[in-house]
Amino acid sequence: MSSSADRQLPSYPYYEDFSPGSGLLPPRAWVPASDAARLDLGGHWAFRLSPSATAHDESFADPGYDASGWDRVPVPAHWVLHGHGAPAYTNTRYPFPLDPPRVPDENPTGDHRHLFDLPADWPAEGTAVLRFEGVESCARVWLNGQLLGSFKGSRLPHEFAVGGVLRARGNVLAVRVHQWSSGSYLEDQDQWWLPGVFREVTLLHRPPGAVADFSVHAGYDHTDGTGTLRVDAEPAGRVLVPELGLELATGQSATVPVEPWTAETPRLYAAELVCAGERIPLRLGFRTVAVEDGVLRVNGRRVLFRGVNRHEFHPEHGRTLDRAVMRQDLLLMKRHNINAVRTSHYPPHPAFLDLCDELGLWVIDECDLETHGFHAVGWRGNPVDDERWTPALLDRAARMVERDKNHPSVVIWSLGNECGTGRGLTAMADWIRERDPSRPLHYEGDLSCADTDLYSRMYAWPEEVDQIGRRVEAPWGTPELDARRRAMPFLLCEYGHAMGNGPGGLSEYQRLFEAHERCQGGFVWEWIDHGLARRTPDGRPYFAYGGDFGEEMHDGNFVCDGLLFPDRTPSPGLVEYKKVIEPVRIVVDGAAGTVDITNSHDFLGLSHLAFGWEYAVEGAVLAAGPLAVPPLGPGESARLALPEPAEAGPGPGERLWTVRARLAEDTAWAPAGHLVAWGQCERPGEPDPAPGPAAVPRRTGRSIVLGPGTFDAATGTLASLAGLPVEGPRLDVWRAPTDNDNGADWQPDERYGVIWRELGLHRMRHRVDAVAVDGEELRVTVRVAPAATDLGLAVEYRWTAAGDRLRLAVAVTPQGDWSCPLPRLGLRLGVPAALGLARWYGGGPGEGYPDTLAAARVGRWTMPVDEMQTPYVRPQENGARPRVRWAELTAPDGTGLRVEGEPRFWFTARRWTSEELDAAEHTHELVPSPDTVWVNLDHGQQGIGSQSCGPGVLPVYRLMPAPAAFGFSFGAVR
Ligand code: IPT
Repeated sequence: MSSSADRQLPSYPYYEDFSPGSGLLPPRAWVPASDAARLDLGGHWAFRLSPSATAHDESFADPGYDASGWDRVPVPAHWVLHGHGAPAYTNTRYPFPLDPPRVPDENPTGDHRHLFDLPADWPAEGTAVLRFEGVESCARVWLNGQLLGSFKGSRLPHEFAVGGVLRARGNVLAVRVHQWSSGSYLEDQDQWWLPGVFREVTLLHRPPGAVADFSVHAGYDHTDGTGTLRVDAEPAGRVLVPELGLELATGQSATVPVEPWTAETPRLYAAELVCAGERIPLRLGFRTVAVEDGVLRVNGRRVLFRGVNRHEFHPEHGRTLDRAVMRQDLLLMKRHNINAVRTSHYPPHPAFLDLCDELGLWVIDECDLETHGFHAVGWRGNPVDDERWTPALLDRAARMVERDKNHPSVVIWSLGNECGTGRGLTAMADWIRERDPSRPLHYEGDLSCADTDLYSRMYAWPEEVDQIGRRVEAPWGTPELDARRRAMPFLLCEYGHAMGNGPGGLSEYQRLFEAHERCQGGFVWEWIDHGLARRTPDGRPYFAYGGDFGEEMHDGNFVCDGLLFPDRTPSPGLVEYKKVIEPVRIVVDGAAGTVDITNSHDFLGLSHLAFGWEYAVEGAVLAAGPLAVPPLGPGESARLALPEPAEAGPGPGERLWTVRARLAEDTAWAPAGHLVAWGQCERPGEPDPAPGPAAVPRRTGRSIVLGPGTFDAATGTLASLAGLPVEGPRLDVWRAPTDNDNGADWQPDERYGVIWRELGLHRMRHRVDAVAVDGEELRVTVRVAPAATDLGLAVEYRWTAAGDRLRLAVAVTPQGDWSCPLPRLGLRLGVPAALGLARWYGGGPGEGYPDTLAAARVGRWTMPVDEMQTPYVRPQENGARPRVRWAELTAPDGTGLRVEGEPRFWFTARRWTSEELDAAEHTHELVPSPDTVWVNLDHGQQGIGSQSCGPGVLPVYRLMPAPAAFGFSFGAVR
């Protein structure tokens, strides 16, 4: 054994050392445009992939090197999405041994070469800067054969001075990119590992006297309505704000009346920074962020975050997003009432923040830092608690803060995600506070909140959030730290895990956010599914997830947990979230003839909205009109009388009042007429007249005929209904477990999806005990149970007929010691495939489950069965329409079947069985039956919850086995 004295100090290559890089210019503010020349170097670059960092020497950087035999890849892009190597997905596990800062020999390395000339009008004097917006994970850069340096920090900008090396023509830029580096240890975010030059590379002319850096300070004083502006710049210059009549020297401040910037009123003032050598257009937003008396306030008012966590993702381009996609994300957010983004878990493309300034979103800007995988070894060796890494951490903090400091939308800095605790985090926090005292600090991973200004948690149960809201949560840390944390505002930086069907239970959280001043909202996990667009060999499209690229280690479809499908189609989860967080509450009381309107905006009045009422009977709109709503300020409410429509007299059919708030005029994010909020209330109509004289069951050979129904006399099963062949109906309790049913393997208990399968609820046996005709009734007694247990369900089906209707009353009695909820409780029946068009009266148009049905509006809906399917990336239970009164399935000739619920039911129709849905792992594996549409008519459904990462189904939404009685009546549609 060697003693420490003769142990050699390790010397690692640039891609494995602790340093953030070398040869770089200091970080500075993002400049989307200036009058200095710039050249976008993107395009198709020559490319060679090597299996290791050292497989080839560095001679490719020589200008004379012959790369004519190389492939080409687009820049910006990830090479693994362009035919070189493959993407790989892990959640928290590092896909290499934990031996920081070393990385494996297997280290895919992409050498890039790009030849370029300067444009003819490139100014002769001055210098130039070569800027990289993002390279994963480590780059070494040469220009014209000269080594400029290297860097790590994948989602952060890096610049080199290149004035002395640049030529008018024939420049050769060479970039070597390593997939793995010491930097990878700091980038263990839950997402695909996607190496490459994935953001723009730009050449920036720096004229003599160009702006080196500048900081905009634009505060707002809500007590007197003034804004105070000061722009610090290097070198000094002047600031012009024509709209405010301001012309100031840099460093000088001025206070004038202004309209403030908020996410609801994103007022920007066009300005210009003029230095001797450069003019930079600015967009100023005046606002002040402060934590006061335990509450986070902007411009003096408490704000409520209706947020999402946004990773950068595109199903074809990975983390390379163009401006149109960024704008699309923001328009979708604004249209779904979302007002805040946490840039999980790295600074986004800087243009995204420009768009947030413009369209109005509160932003938590998070540093490119996560060391989650050290959790697996008890946080041993965690880089954030090892001072050798501190320069790299400080470099990351500085690159984020300097780049993004001038955005009014950025209201909070976040140190990173899931890094445990450590001195490095404290060093980052200290540096950020010193550099920018104007924004509070966020970090979730340290319960003591030693380095933060906010108390932040992820996936806490509503019960605990309620305690936190009342500031009576369990103590933590030293008494001093505990008291300090207890006085802080509270955020859920992640909640509502939107994996597959769900998240459930959002309304419960929203109620707490609105009840407790301390609870300032949350950020749903997450914005978009990271499914990569792929095709089967025969050309059918699907979205791929972890394991689909032959990864040795992967975390499956945990990467698909967004409110958007990968192609940016809103999922039912997003539609639900929009309703839950709507900024106007509309509570209709049809019986009293009133509607309560509450303005839940933080800053806006209601004048941008036009309200309207509507009166319908059984879904048919009979009267509608505008509703005059007084100009309520934020937080104010009013009770208004609803008009009494002439048609509102007594009669059959349910009465339904709906009140809607729509945009009165076009905005930057949605056209006039866009629906923002709504409320609805129903009142039963007079009961329907009796359906006609009762029929009596008649035995004919092996059948029993009862009204329009023909039954098998031996089994009591319905064989045809009004001439239509049918299969069933019979009791069904199985659903294809959702991701939230299955839960995550670290979840302690109540992983019902797993429990159900262990119990065998997917292979229930039906034993007919009796088929009896008793007066007007056909009675069938059945025991439904899985193998290998004594649990069961005693079922009695009682059939009667009257007029042309067949009525079924079902009684279910659990037998044995059931200790878990049922997936569903109802009937399954098969009808001919021709019945492909659904009409129903009840909740819609989209799906809804017990804890996800806020957005289901009662109405009359028509939809092909094929469109009732929700294409979750990993197939699972979906598509139930809640609170359905009646439903019809018809063939193209208009004939078919009608079902009425007694009481209301959950209506599902699909061209495959639950078992087939359960077996499929990708959408293309679901093959429509040529013969049958499968219909589920459910009396109950288990809630959805959020247990794929967060809390399970709340007790009130669990479908616990208990004696149940429900019924349906069936008839023909002719
Ligand atoms: C949490 C992570 O912060 C986030 O990146 C993502 O992985 C999410 O979970 C699940 O999709 S961490 C979790 C262990 C609470």
